[in-house]
Amino acid sequence: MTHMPSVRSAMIMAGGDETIVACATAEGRGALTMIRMTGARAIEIARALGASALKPRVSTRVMLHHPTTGAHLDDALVTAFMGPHSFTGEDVVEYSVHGGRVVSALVIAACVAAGARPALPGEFTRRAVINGKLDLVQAEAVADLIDARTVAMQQQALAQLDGGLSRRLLALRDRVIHVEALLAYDIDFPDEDDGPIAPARIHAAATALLSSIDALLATAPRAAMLRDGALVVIAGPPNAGKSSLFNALLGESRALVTPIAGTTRDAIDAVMDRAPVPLRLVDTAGLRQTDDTLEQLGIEVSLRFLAQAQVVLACGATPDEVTRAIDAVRPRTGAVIVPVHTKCDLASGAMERDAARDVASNAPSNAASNVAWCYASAETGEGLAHLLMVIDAQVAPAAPSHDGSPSAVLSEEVVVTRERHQRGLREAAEEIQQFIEGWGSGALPATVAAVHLHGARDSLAGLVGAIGTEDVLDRVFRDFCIGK
Ligand SMILES: Nc1nc2c(ncn2[C@@H]2O[C@H](COP(=O)(O)OP(=O)(O)OP(=O)(O)O)[C@@H](O)[C@H]2O)c(=O)[nH]1
Ligand SMILES: [Mg+2]
Repeated sequence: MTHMPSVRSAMIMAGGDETIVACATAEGRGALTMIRMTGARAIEIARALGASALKPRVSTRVMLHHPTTGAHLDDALVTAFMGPHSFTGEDVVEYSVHGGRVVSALVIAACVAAGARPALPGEFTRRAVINGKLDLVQAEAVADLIDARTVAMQQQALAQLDGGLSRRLLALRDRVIHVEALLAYDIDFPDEDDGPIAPARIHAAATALLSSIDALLATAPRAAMLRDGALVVIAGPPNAGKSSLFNALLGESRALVTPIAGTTRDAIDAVMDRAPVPLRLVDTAGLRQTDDTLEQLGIEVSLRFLAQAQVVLACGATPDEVTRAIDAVRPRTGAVIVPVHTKCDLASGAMERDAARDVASNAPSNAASNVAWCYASAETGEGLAHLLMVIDAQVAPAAPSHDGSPSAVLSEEVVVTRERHQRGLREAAEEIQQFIEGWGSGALPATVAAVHLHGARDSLAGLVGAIGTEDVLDRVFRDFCIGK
């Protein structure tokens, strides 16, 4: 990883050479708390607290004391990591102290008394970036890993931390450089009949590059689905048992359930950690004509969710109600509609089910989605596992992987996970597009067209942080928590 002198000097001017300290673990009651300190004076400050004989990467038991009052703070384990062989690239000291608020607050205060200052959000990772231990895309992966709510997100973040996306972006940048080099021949030998490089070759290289960038951009919706979950909207008439189904699928009582029609007013959502794709379940207000303003607002929210859904569970407590639910949602969504006969414990056995199946097979209205009816009871749990499998199948990525498992497609694939990545890739794509149009048509001389290639190269390099600036760093680390 390259060192970035411009960023580094800017950091020093911003007081970045100070030694900083913060809790790395969440606050509150717990067995242990980890306090981390990084910076040029870390070892000296640890010594002032009593950790005088630290060996690199070896935990040492130390009775910590306050540097000026001498008050005992904790019986702790202290480990030093000497720069550059540390997470931040600087000297790092980690204190494993007893949990709870008091001990950690006292140890941090003692470090501050000895010359450290409390860290700002994301400041540790920021230093790792500045010192070339991580690139920007990997730093974002650290945040994503910590924020992961599902295994799919964790896998995605881990692959990004391992440099998967960074390597892809740098490979694209190298291809821009290659096109620039081809063009440079053209600029250097303008009088040659054909030039040493056939223009068609430059054109082909630029076009292929553009489609590679587009292919990477095309992964964004899937990445968003991995991060936020596929949107599964539970819809149907009031009292159909939607909130009960929502709770039963989640396995916890999240939504209010009453026998009163029109109970749910606002949409409630929750993420279920499912493979291959997490599901974001949304319980909505029952669809009907109403004069109640609040309920009407709830119905409008339902309609908004229907428009964005990937899967809609069209719920009804009778076959007739299911059919009407399907008819009600179809004009409002492009999603796959899964008909769900709710409260199936109440259905009068096989007869009503057969009737429902007949309705289903005679229901050309649902032929497009071609999903068989599901039966579910929130009361007995019947049909819930099957319903989840049906939903999983609907949101699974289409392309099967070499071993046939859809999850492998997602975890091995390099995807763009953030708006920042999309913006940078779009900028690069636009520059290359302008190069192709301007230079290919002869409207722009090669020297001018080359400026677009340069712009594309900067956009790609800026994503990884190869040309980092303070405000880009500020934006990336703004949402980090303290101690990260
Ligand atoms: N026997 C039985 N009763 C159910 C089942 N699911 C829901 N109910 C009952 O049906 C009534 C309505 O359930 P809700 O889950 O609140 O229905 P909803 O579709 O969310 O209703 P709104 O929010 O008003 O649109 C409640 O009295 C539930 O106890 C079920 O699977 N079996
Ligand atoms: Mg409800």
